Amino acid sequence: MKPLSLQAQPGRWPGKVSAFLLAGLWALTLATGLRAAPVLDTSPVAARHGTAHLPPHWDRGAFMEIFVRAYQDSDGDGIGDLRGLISRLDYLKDLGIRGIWLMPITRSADGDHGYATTDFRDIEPAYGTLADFDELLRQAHARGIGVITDYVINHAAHQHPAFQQALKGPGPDNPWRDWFVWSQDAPQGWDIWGKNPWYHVAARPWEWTGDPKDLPPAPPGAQDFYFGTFGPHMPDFNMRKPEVVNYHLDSLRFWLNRGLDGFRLDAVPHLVENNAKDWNDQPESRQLTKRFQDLIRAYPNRTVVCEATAEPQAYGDPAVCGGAFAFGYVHHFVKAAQGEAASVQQLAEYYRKARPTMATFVSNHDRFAGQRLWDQVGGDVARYKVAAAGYLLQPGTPYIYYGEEVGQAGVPGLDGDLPLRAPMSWRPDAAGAGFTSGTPFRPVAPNVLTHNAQTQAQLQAQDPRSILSFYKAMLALRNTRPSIARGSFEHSFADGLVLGFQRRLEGERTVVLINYGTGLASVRVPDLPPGQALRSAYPAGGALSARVGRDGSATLHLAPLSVRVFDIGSAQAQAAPAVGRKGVNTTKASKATKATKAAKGAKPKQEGKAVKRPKQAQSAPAANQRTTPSSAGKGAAPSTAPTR
Ligand SMILES: [Ca+2]
Ligand SMILES: [Ca+2]
Repeated sequence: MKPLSLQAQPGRWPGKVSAFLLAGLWALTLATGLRAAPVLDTSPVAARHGTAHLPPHWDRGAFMEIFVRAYQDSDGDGIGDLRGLISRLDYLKDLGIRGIWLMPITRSADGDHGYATTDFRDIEPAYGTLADFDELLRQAHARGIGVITDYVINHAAHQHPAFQQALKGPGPDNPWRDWFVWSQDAPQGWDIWGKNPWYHVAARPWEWTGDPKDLPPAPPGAQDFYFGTFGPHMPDFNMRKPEVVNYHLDSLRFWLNRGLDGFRLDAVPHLVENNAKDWNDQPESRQLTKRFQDLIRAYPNRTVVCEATAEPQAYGDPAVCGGAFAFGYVHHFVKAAQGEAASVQQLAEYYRKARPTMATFVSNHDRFAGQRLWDQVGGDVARYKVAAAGYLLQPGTPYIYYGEEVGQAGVPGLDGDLPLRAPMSWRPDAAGAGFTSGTPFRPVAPNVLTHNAQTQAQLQAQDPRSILSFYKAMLALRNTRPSIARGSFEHSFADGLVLGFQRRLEGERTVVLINYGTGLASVRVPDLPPGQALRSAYPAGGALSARVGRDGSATLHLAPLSVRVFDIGSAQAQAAPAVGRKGVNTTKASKATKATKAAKGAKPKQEGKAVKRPKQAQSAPAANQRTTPSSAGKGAAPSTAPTR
């Protein structure tokens, strides 16, 4: 339904007539009990599918997850905005990013993360305008970068006009009441992540600033409760009501019609609840998710990824969402880098069965997914790199969390998820980090002077301190080797702390070896084509590293905490070490020496010249360790939600 909007149209009538008509209309409005107030624009939005903006398979390249509020401020108010983001698109392109996921940019009430939506069809004013959004799409597409945004279906902000209307109570005159989920009596037996998700209206629980778990229970006999999976500030929509579903379908089309390249659908397993026991991942939620997916994929070359923490692989199925973040798996990338052999084994096994449309990451905006990678590995750059290599070279779409590519640390002393959501470290500037010329809305990262985009870019690619160069190299592999972006996952193995796997697409075949151990490793790589050459793709240079023996194996040596990537091809016969079961032939021939050094994982300063890894790359600077947060941020978001 579309609410009647009574707006004067000056200019169409002479002034006195216009005033007279307005007075009459106002009286009519009062007489009909203000039912005509434009609560919400629920106009249907027809699909305009248009044409593709991006090359095929763009969404198998790496994405950057971006918190617009924290990325780049363009006007000095200390808050990031779309214009600022546009100014950083060249940086993202240069890095090798193919897509960006923007945390919610719709108008919201929380003043921070944006998941408390107040208007599903407008831009958050602090971030800019719809015109800025259109310009962002135009500029991103011109650089071959796709843009997806969060879309929150399950709930709205309590300030959302539909919920404010719903609060006025049930009755035939209130069409908004059942847009949300109500119970007259207090429902019993509910427990969602340790809290009762039913909120007593008379207690005005949306004003509660503490943990929702600590809300006083409703008095006996209390009446009138609403439902909020993620707390009293974000009431759940009634997704059984066709008008509500249609409203969201139309709102998705609103953005897709403008050229948006897809969505990250928030919290979809929570769309529909059945009872106190059956509230998570119900069949109705999966069916609805499929409807949303179908709508999005009806547009050419669009993508969708879902947040489904309990059963991610079920949502990665094309019959549900078609893509999902690989919760329950991705922590193994870091645990392997911390030296846990069981996690290396998991890294070898997951993609034998999981779909390649899963999405991977090593940290995101939620603390339940882990602290920033810098803090997870205690600032150990060598461990940082092997953790990243795992997810950047495996199947799935990798989602890099902004600042991760420069080694940005979390901000100690902030509450909840806030340490993860600080301004992007652009320059060695302790005041504004290059993020703003004004006062940043949140303190900058504690390691901004060393780990920022400018300083990292100045480090030579061969410098073991350079995290940015490493990410660029990994993304270059992904962008130039289709087998890495979207090839098969074959012949994977874990040998102690060494992970090996092959990727293949059509005629291209790649071997990836990662040594998560702190010692030199010799590893026999099986299942290779006998007699073929292994040429180094990383470190770059194409040096002949080994030749596969007659038994279809090659033995290679890996430096501590190192990554090697090889192209398998039928190289022209040349002076190369014959490699078999016994390992690398240490011939003195110069090419063979180069190859052997390369095979040992030494970082060549120039082709074939090894440099030693400085000690600092192996040990964590204690000053960069994150401390336990103690003070509660005043603007802190409700902390119970796993996704907020
Ligand atoms: Ca701004
Ligand atoms: Ca729900």
